Amino acid sequence: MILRSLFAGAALASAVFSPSAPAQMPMNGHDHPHAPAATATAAPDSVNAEVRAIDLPRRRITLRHEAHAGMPPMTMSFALAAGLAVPPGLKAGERVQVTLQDIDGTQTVTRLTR
Ligand SMILES: [Cu+2]
Repeated sequence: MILRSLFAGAALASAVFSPSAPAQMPMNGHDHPHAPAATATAAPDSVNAEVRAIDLPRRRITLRHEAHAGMPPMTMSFALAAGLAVPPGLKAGERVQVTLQDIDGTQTVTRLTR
C-alpha cells in the first residue's frame, strides 16, 4: 500500500511537470496580440453614421458619418450599392453602421446594418 502511494505520488509529480504545462504558456501569450488585430482589421471599413435622408427610388442616402478616411465627421450623400438590401423601414434619425467605398469616383454605401 505504501509503495503504491509512492508510485501514485510520482505519477502526479510527473504530470505536473509534463511538457504540456509550459507549452500552454506561449499559447496564452500568442492569443493576446491577435485578439486586437482581429478587431482592428474589421474596424476601418465599418463606420458609425446617422441617417439624415433616404431616397430608395434613386438609391441615394444622406448620412452624418463619423471621422472616416481622412474626412472629419460630416453630412454627405452616398449612392446605395447595387443589390444592397436596406433594412425595412429605415428612416432619418436612425443610427447605422456602414461600409463606405469610392466606386468609380462615387461615394457608395456597400454595407449597412442597424
Ligand atoms: Cu464625408
